[in-house]
Amino acid sequence: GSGYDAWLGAPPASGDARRQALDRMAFLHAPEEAAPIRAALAELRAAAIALTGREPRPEPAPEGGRGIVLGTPAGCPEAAAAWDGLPDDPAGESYRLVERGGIVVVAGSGPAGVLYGAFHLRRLLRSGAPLGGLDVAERPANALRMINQWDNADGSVERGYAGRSIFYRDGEFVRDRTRIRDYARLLASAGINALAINNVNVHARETRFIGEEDLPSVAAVADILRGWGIRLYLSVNFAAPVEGGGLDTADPLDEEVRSWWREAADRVYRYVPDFGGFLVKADSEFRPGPFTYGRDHADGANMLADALAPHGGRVVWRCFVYDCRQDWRDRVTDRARAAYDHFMPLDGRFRDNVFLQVKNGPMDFQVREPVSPLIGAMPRTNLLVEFQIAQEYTGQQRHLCYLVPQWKEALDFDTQRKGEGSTVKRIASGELHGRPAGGLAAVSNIGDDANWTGHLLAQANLYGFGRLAWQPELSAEAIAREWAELTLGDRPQAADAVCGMLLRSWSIYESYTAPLGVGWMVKPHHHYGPDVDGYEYSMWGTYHFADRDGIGVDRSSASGTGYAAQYGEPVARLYESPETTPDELLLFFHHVPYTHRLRSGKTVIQHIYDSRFEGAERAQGLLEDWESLRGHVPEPAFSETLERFRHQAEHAREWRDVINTYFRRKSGMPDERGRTIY
Ligand code: BDP
Repeated sequence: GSGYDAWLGAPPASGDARRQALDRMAFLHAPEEAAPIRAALAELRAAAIALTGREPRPEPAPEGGRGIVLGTPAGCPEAAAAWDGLPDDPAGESYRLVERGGIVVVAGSGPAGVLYGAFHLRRLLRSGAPLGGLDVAERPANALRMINQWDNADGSVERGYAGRSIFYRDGEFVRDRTRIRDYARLLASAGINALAINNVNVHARETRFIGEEDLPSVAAVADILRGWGIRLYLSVNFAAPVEGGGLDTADPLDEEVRSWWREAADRVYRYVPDFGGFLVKADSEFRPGPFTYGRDHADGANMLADALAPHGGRVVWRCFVYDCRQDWRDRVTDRARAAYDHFMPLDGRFRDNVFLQVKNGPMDFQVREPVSPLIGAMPRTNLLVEFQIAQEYTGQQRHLCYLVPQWKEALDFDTQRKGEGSTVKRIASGELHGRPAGGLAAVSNIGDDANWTGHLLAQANLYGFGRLAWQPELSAEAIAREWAELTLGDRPQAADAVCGMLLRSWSIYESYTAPLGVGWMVKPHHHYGPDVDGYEYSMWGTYHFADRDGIGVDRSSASGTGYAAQYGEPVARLYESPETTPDELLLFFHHVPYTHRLRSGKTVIQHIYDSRFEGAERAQGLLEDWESLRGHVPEPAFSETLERFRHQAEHAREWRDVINTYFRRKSGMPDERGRTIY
């Protein structure tokens, strides 16, 4: 009842699922020894025991009985037969599930594929879906499906809302790695295959992770992850050669610096032979980078790429680069422009093992942003699109905000960079521009809270990210349903209701916090709760420009920052004019009078009032929906979650009142429906 098992809780031993398992799981056979295959076998074995109460035999037995065989074409004849005719998959991650003559074969193109196939089969077994005639083949849409931990060695988690780190405590790696293993299992079951285990802001302590002293601990974590088909990545400090490294420069073109990094890479690979690579945040928010030496991001990334290349490693280089000390009076310096301005001119200069990691929007994980114009603008560069599962700006896992619909919208967005159908998902995967690889990355939302994510329902975001990274064609609803059924499965009423709540939650959160694309009306630093002018007169480049006449940021080319033009035609044209900009992004692109009529027919000021009133009411509705599930969700999960919904409903009213009062006073305009606004 704590939520620790998340979506991998033991299947209920009842009904169709039990009957089918009794009939089909007399034996479980896997002839190969690779760790992910042993893990796959253990998953199905545990499911069989939970469903049937008995232990399946390890081999087919003469007395008959139907069973399951797992393996790869290389070491398992049944898998080889099942794979016949399917395309090669050098990554070894694809799989086919097929039933033949009563035997279900889980055939993976490699060990990880077997594991993914086993998790798929586990979902089917759990739901009791009939396996007769089963034949499904899957292959991940994205080669890289990555999670970034923002964990610090001191045990804190940057933007963590679910307790402390499960990786570190008091400056050291944890000794008991049970939770790391359980986390890896959850990630693998959702399809994740890469994990950066430390914060992109690398402090002095973590700078030493690539040194002899810490590498045995790093290797121990990598060993666990490997068993689940996950590669370990480390965030590194660009100034490491200087900060404790014994050199007096970190200039990427300096020969000494280059060999310093080559040695560092060699050292890491001695401990972790399948090390994924380095993740780097450079020249951003006070982090060091190549600019210090008059070099650019390509110089910086390529230096690290050259150090890693002999080992097959990758550099993931973040594009979240902007000047965080800008002057708010200078409307020409638009933070939204920064990623594109910095990186677009460098297209074609990055090595093949460099991946640029671009946040989904141009600012910073607000509840609503347009898609970053950099996505699709660099056809000669590998890309990872970055999302934030951690709900920094979307309620910090105290409010419910199911983000899969937001990510879907971004992935489905048509950049039209190469004609119609140039969607973000096709660019991310590398397919559109014929890149060798690509994918999605996201900031994790877990910590050492008993249920991993603080809010039980925030688990759906972690699960959903993995599922989308595997297959972006899945719908937000299908993912919500899958998660709810797996997590609350033997309680169909709860799964139904929760699915509905998840699907409404993003729009609810947006409506009482920051509709029309305005963003940033949050308390500075910790980013929780309403603060009307908290960021308005600071240096971070995050403004709404509300005055007595109107609101919004003019990013048009005619009269504003020119950001809209970064999209290229025909998308740019759409955003250049307030008449064609979609309502939900109006204030992101345009400064308009409060009396401006939205495409919906409402004035902006009336929309500001209405959406806060409606949002607060709908948040109260979420609370009532959850209350109605008493008895259908186990304790303590039910009560803990109830507390969060209570807080959300109350906090939504605070949002409503603070924001509405501010605009009532700024604009001097009454609510046309006469509701009380102070
Ligand atoms: C912002 C966070 C900050 C991160 C930064 C990043 O507020 O803590 O370090 O993003 O992505 O959203 O690097």
